[in-house]
Amino acid sequence: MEASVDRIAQPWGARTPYGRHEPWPARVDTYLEEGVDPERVERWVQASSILHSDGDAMDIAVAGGRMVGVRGRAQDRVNHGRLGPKDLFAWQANASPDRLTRPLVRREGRLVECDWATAMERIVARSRDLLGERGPGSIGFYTTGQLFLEEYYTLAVLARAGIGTNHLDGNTRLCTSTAAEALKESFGCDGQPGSYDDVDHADVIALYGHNIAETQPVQWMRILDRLAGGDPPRLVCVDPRPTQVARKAAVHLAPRLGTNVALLNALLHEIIRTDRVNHDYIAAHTVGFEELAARVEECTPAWAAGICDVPAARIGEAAELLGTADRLLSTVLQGVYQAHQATAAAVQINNLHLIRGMLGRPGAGVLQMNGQPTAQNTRECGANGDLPGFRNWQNDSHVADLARVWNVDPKTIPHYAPPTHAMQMFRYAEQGSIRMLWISGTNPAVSLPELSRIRSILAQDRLFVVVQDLFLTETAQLADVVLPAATWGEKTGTFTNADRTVHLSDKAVEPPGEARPDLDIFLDYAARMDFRDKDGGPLITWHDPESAFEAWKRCSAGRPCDYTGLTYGKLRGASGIQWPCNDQAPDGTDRLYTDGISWAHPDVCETYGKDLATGAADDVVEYRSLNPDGKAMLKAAAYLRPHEEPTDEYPFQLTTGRTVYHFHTRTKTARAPQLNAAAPDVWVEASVSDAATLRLGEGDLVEVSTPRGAVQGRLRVTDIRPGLLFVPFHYGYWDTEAGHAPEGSTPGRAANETTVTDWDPVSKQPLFKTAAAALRLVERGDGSSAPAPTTTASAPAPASGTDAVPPVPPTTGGPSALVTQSADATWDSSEEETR
Ligand SMILES: Nc1nc2c(c(=O)[nH]1)N[C@H]1C(S)=C(S)[C@@H](COP(=O)(O)OP(=O)(O)OC[C@H]3O[C@@H](n4cnc5c(=O)[nH]c(N)nc54)[C@H](O)[C@@H]3O)O[C@H]1N2
Ligand SMILES: Nc1nc2c(c(=O)[nH]1)N[C@H]1C(S)=C(S)[C@@H](COP(=O)(O)OP(=O)(O)OC[C@H]3O[C@@H](n4cnc5c(=O)[nH]c(N)nc54)[C@H](O)[C@@H]3O)O[C@H]1N2
Ligand SMILES: [Mo]
Repeated sequence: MEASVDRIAQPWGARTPYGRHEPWPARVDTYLEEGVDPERVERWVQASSILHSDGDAMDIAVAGGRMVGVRGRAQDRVNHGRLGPKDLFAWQANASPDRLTRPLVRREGRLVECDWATAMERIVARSRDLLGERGPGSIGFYTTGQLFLEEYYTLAVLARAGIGTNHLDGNTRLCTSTAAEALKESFGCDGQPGSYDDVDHADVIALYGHNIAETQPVQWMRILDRLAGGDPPRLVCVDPRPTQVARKAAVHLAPRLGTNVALLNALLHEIIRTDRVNHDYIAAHTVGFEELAARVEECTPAWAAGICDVPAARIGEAAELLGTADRLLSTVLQGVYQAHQATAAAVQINNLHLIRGMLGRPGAGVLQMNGQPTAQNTRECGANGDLPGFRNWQNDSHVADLARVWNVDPKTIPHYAPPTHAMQMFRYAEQGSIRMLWISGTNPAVSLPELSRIRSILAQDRLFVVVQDLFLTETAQLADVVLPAATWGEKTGTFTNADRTVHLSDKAVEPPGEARPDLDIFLDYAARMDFRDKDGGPLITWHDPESAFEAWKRCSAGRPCDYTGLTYGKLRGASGIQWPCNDQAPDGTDRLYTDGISWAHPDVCETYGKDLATGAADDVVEYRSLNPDGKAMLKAAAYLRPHEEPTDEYPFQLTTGRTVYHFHTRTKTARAPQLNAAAPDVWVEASVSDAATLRLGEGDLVEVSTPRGAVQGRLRVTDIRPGLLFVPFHYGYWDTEAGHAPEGSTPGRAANETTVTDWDPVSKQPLFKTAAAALRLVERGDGSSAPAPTTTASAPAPASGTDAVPPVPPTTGGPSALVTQSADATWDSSEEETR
């Protein structure tokens, strides 16, 4: 059966219900540019989505040398043919007329076009000068979670062994450093325990601060299909906003911001009090149970209710579901990770699974989610706070092993301190010890906290800024050299999703103008710098994606993320494959920890752990005494109050986040007409009761301010928690009339004008989800509604009870958003309830 669906109005498409323990039926989603005849597609080129951490496999349709559409890959384990709205439409941005096509260098204050040799020589000259005058610590690299594995690995080798700097980090610091840290604290090593297939088997699925409906929409389709089938799972949702997940949940807890640890401690308290724990599992596979039980002993639901402002009875109901689940799947994301006790909270979710023995079986798993498509690779390749292959910087034998792989002296690889985290790198640049910052695939002038500060750091004369991007972003506008990159669809490489599935993404079309793949740019730099190994041979011995992949395989051999069983040939034409994939597991590995804990022994662990309250690093002696046999570690944490709480002047809590239609700073999604039309400008969400108190209504222009700055946008009145405001962080300045950020203290539209320079002490992930803010009316609305979607968490409250509520038109992508879905799919009318 084939149906055409407006996938802006219906982001999740039609249902293909299935029962528990049954396979998820395929449904193939295809979108072709208007007027393109499917028969005229010349080639379908294998790829995987680059706009979230799902790894939705797809084929790119090519005709006349251009991309003309996409189609889901039915045979892939991750998406079984389905695509989300961004997967379907955002590829159109590749062909934007404003792509960067030539390098730019700053001359007399202005960015002017030049050739590649000029741009690269300028970077090389500055690098050499700095190395000579100030040493390797004067050079920093700030990369992303959106390049390919081969690119990160090359960057990690050139930065750590070529330059010899400790300052290499990713924007993954803002994204999933807490996922990595929570896994390291509990299991001694990064690596996702669970699998997306667990959705097929779970009887309870708990989502913590994770708006999966909007941020991994295809896995939400999977959950919706299970909800529509036999023996459906019950959902527990912990989120202060009325997300689609909350609307479908059996129990929805909407806590005050920054109180996740209190809530989790109460859930643990209840599970231990009712003895719904697996004593055999605890004895065999964990250390620390007594301390955990003692820590949560006083943390009753009534105690947590007072802190979280959630009814104690609801906490009890959630504990009942979690405690009696026969197969529990939990997912965790930014509502937990971007908070002051991020790691402490994420670890409590691991604890809950460990004490219930809910790991390593179909349906029983934890997904400490990633956000960006290739964040896993940033981490694995050593571009995000650890050494490549999850090697421990504090363990000399791990450093020596890496030095062997790279044929360098161990002293060459900086390991005198933990690799520098991104927030610290910007601080060093602010203070002047970092003098060159090479930014690839990220837009910090919109995505980092406290933007006025970030702009002033990047604009300094003494800091030499290189930006490698597709567009002249807010960040590129501040650069000294801008390098035009080729991207997804224009280059070949591999990347790994949140459940360890490795996909190959092939080149489909030529990049525009002189734009070059990131790999070629890094290789060119390494060649011009003439980096050598200890025998005088070239440090980097590879020259293209496949040879880079083979080099990475050698570095990953014998490590938890073992890729040695994978080849481009094996990935081409097939489904993605989950690492570890090696001689013992030639078809990959569904789940980790099916037979105890594998990577926590003191000799093999990726880290010796940190104190959850202060972030202070433990050493090998402390680790050995805590965990001599390499079991999972149950680490307890006391609840600590958020750093910034509401006051008379700033009476609201403020959080920021995403909508289903946009990706981050919108460099791609705003250039896709269907996606841009669905959410064209910033908005502010407030609750029905707060709007009534302040006599504000839908569409009024309001200002949200904090001690750092202010944003203005139209008001959307929703069922959000009273006392809470939400602003999407997608909107920067490149597509405003001025084309750049406001000067001085003028209010802007980027949410990060308001956010604070502060981070979780353990993972160093910034706090984008807790601030105190004021809200005021700037100008009455003209009768039109806020430019916010109606299909999602930002749907208008059904009866807002405020004055003069203009009607809100439903979100739709128009006829050009029609997508074909082939399957035996049915419609679930309850999804259309949100206007
Ligand atoms: N459409 C879309 N999808 C994306 C992306 C995108 O930009 N757009 N980006 C990708 C990336 S990089 C990431 S990291 C992921 C992020 O994916 P998510 O984490 O799902 O997205 P967010 O909207 O940042 O935050 C999730 C939820 O946290 C809730 N929250 C806020 N504060 C708290 C709190 O104190 N406690 C709890 N329990 N919840 C809280 C918010 O209400 C919000 O609904 O999405 C990925 N997928
Ligand atoms: N207030 C607030 N702020 C947040 C968050 C939040 O929830 N709230 N979330 C944080 C999170 S989780 C994340 S992941 C970050 C995301 O923040 P950013 O990484 O800054 O956001 P993007 O818009 O994805 O920026 C990616 C840049 O890379 C470019 N690019 C895309 N593909 C390629 C490529 O192949 N090669 C190169 N060289 N460039 C490419 C794009 O054009 C774009 O400019 O934002 C963080 N900031
Ligand atoms: Mo992210």
